[in-house]
Amino acid sequence: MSAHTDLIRRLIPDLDSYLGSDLPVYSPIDGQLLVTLKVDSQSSIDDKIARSVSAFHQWREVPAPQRGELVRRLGEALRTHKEDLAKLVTLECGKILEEGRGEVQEMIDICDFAVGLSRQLYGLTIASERPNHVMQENWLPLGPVGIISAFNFPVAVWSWNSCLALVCGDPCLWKPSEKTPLTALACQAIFDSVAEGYPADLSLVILGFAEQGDQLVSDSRVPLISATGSTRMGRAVGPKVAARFGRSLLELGGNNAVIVTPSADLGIAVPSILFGSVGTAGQRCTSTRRVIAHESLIGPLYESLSKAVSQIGETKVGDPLEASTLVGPLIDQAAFDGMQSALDRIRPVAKAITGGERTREDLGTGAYYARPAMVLLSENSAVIEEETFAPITYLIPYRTLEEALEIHNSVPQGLSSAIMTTDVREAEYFKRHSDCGIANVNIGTSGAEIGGAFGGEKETGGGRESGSDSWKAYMRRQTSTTYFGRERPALAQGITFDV
Ligand code: UN1
Repeated sequence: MSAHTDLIRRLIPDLDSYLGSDLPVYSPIDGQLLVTLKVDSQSSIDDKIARSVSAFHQWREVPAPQRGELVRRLGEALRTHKEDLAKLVTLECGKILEEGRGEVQEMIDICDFAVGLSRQLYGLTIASERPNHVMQENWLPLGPVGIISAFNFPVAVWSWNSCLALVCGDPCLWKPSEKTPLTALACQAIFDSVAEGYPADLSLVILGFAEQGDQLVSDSRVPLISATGSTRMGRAVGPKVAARFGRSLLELGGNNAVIVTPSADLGIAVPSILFGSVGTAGQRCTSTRRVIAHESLIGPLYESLSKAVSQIGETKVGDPLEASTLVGPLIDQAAFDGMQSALDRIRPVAKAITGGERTREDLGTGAYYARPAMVLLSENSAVIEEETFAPITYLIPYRTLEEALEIHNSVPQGLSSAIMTTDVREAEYFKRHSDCGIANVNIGTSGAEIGGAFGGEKETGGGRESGSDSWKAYMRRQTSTTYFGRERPALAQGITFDV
């Protein structure tokens, strides 16, 4: 057990029941082992799915506003535990504490959103073509929802899914990333603390690796799998769920770009690009990977961005629990190696590169801190089509806005995008032509609010979660026509059928 035992035990009072020898959990801050857990066996997963189905049979009968009351309580408990949970997020995934707090705030926000939603699961009344008929569209609970989440937003993404699922009448089965199981157990404990008096097993955690996730994905008792992670993971999950006619909600890789036009206010553009590029050590699916800048300003823009990242690399990379740190560690060695190999691939065609080196080895030999990298290119390159989950930003020049959008849309992913401009024509052209699920104007690519639908197109997977009408993914749609006349009802399409 480590120096953080008190925090971990405070958040996970029943920690001992999870200890084992299968799943070592390391902190990326210093590479030290935090605990070793046991993973769920095949029969335990089978049992949890069965329990989730029984929970569903009870939960779907509870009126939605009463389901919302449980989520309201969860939001209250999260407020109480915000600081501790934020610390555990930082300890386990390495994001700076300020962002850990932001992540827990995102959970609180989605709780509030879901509570309101629990009174607004509106269906439609549709005009019938026949006399004395009423046609309605009803939204009904779907069943257990399988949630697969990634290490980089270890708790917020669960809450986006579970809070909506719960008010929609669905219990949840959560398979967190094997890199961040402690934050999942902490959320489970917080959930359990408010769930007394409600049906058992509304939220269950499944610990394990891809194999355990696979069992959840392949089980036809789970009608919806909501999976967040790499495109590679989505390619494995999507077809398996489709093969059993399940529904999947995929939130996969991004390759997000900011277009900077000659009319841009650089006082707004530069900090937005920096937050998107180096924030969360470049480990958000919304991180800014590419800056597509007009040829007239790309030189000076590269100068100011590379100067800023050098300064950050020099003084602001380090222990994410310290208030002055802006960039914490990468999640593990594989992430650092991935960053180096991306830089090696781009080096032969790059005009200039700043940063990218390993730093802060004093914090632990098993911890991987990197200086954020800026790469100046003279033209677009196929090398950058792949998402690298690390702080590397590529600058690419463009001549016309049409060309900028062509470069922008040339990658296989389609999550988030942004334009920096003070010209309304450029802004509107961009919004119409960006092929992403998110298109911002004078706002960076990362840091979306929960109120909008979150997700993207192409290899990002097409799913939408969190705000707007994303709740519809967690319910089944039913069209219902009722006849209330006394004569024989007319047939649709004017068909006569005399019997
Ligand atoms: C993710 O990286 O998986 O928009 C989610 C953002 C955050 C969510 C990121 N609100 O950057």
